[in-house]
Amino acid sequence: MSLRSQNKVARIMIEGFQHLEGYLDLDVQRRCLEMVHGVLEKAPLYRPRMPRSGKLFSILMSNCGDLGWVSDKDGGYRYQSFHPETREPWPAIPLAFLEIWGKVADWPTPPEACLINSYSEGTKLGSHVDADEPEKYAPVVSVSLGDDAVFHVGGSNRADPKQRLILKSGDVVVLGGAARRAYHGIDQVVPGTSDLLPGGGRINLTLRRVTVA
Ligand code: MD3
Ligand code: FE
Repeated sequence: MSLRSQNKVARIMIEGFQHLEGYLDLDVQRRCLEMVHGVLEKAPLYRPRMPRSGKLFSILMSNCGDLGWVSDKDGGYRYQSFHPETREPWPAIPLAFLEIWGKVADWPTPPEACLINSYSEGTKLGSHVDADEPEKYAPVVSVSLGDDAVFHVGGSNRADPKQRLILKSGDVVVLGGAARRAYHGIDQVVPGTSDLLPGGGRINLTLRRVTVA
């Protein structure tokens, strides 16, 4: 039984949190996925490591844009202009993604970074706050493609109560205001819930401003 059909999922009420359910139709989702594959040909997915411990993430990542978010044992979390393994500059952000930002972000400048998170069955993203961007006020825009994900969001302290919701393929989430500083993560990806990705799994794009304009 899904969280939604159990009716345990109330609408998330956090200032600045906007869940645009089914925002992208199937055609646009397919087009976005093609763009992702184009980016990944030039900037392959890699598995980042946690700062200090060097423990591997369970999800795979890549980026497009002037800056990309990376993490490794010694350098920690940061933005840089090139792929950590190929050392090549990140590919440009595809127009289709810039258009989504233009429609939903309500921000005067385009995103500088697009992080691509790739989830296979059994992977997750632990609770964290996105705090590596000098630009603290621009929203983050998230695009979900592929299998359903169980997403949680809490408050600005790790111990704050968490609310859960399902992110589906084609959903767009806009994180502005207080929501931008909230703890959040992906608990699990639900296998067999979407046909979009040939092998199953989920891809999430996050579009961000990094530098203060
Ligand atoms: C809430 N990604 O890349 S997207 C991340 O599905 C990240 O891959 C998740 O958390 C994913 O940092 C969640 C939705 C999202 C993105 C940024 C947020 C939710 C957020 C920033 C603040 C609060
Ligand atoms: Fe995050």
